[in-house]
Amino acid sequence: MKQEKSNLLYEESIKRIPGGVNSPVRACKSVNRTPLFIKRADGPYMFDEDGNMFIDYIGSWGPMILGHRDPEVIDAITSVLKKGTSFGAPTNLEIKLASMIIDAIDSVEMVRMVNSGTEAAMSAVRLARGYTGRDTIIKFDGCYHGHADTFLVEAGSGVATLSIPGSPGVPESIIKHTISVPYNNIDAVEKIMVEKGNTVAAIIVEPIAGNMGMVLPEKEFLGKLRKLTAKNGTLLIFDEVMTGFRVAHGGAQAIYEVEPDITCLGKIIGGGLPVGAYGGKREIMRYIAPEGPVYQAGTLSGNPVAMAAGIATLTKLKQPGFYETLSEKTNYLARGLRSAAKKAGVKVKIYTTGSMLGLFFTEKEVNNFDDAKKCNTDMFVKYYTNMLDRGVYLAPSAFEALLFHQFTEKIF
Ligand code: HOZ
Repeated sequence: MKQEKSNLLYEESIKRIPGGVNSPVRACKSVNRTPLFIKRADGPYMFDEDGNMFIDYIGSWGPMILGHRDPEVIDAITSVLKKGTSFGAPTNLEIKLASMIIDAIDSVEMVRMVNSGTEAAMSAVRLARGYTGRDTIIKFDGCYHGHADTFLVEAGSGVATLSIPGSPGVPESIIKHTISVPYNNIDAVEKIMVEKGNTVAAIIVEPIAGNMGMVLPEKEFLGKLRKLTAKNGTLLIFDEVMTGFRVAHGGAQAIYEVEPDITCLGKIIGGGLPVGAYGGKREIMRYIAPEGPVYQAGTLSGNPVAMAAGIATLTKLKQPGFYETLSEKTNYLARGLRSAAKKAGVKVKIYTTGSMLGLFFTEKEVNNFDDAKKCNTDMFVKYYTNMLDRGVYLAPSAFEALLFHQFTEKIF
C-alpha cells in the first residue's frame, strides 16, 4: 500500500498539531503505524491522499450509520447553508430534532443540545450533582464518557489504547468523587451503595460498552442498577453516545427495557456534524438554566447545520426494518469472521448487537475491562495491519467496536 503522501502530510502535521492529530487514537500508535490522511469518502468507502480505497468500518467513530455523503443528508445541509451557518438564537430545527429524539426514546421528555458527546456526559453529571445535591459519581472500568475530568479514571477508548491510567491535569480533588468499578459487577456496586448510597449523585454507564471493544451487559445488570439507584435517590445516566440510534431506534435502553433518568447522545444525531445532547425526565431537565440553577451553555449549541443533518439522518433511520436489516448484516459478517478465524486456527470471541460488533483475540468470554485487557493485542495489530493492506479500514485500537452502516450488504 502506498503511503507517501500521507507520510509527507504527517511530517507537516506533527510540527503544528500535537502528535499530528486532533484526537489521540487517530495517531495509530498502538498499531505501530502513522495515520493515513483521508481525502474524501463516499457511501461505504474512504479514499486517502495516496488514492488508496478502503471499506470504512469506523464510520467516523459512529455517526455515519448511513454511510458517507448520504444524498438526503447532504441536501438538508446544503439547503440550510444557503440560509446561514450559525445564529446564536433558537431555530425551528432545534424543536424538530428534539421532538424526534423525544419520540424515539421513551425515557427522554426534554432534551438539551450541546456540541459533543464529552459535553453531553459532562453536563449530565453536573445536572445530576445539582439535582441531588451530592458529589459522588460511580462509573465502570473501561467505559468512556469523553474526556472531562470526572471521567478520566480507568477509562476506555483512546485512554485504554494508549495505556494512560489517568491524566496529569486532572485534579485529585475532582477524581476523589469518582468511583470506578468493574463492568457487569453488580455486587461491587451494591456494596458501595450500601455503604454510601446517600452520597452518590449518579451512576453513569454505557448500557452496551463500546469503548473497551464491545462488551454486552449481563442479564439483569442494567435492571439491578436501576433498582439500586431508585432505592438510594441516585440518578441513573445511560451514556448512549455510541449506542443511541445505532443498536435500535430507541437505543440500548429499548433493547434492555430499562429507563435511565438521563440519557447522553451524540454521533448519529448530528449526521456527521459536531453534536451532542442530553435528555431525560422533565422534572430533572427543568433544573437546567434558565429554568433552573444548573448552568450549562454553548455558542454553537443547536447549530442549524448540525440540526439539519441530524433530522435528515433520523428521518431515514425511521424506515421500517432499517435496524433489523442492519442487524442481519452484522450477524452475517460475524458468522464469516468466526468461520475464517476457525479455518486459520485463531481463537476469537465475537459479540454483536444491532450494527456493533466486538472482536476479541481470546478463547475466554469478555465481560469487563480486565477480560478485554487480557486479550491478545499483538494478534489485533497483525489483524489490523492485514485488513488495512486488504482495503478494510478498522479502528486502530483493540479497544473499539466495529461499526457497520447500511451499505454492508453491497460489500459482501
Ligand atoms: N468516542 C470515540 C471512541 N469510541 C472517540 C474517538 C476518538 O477518541 O477520537
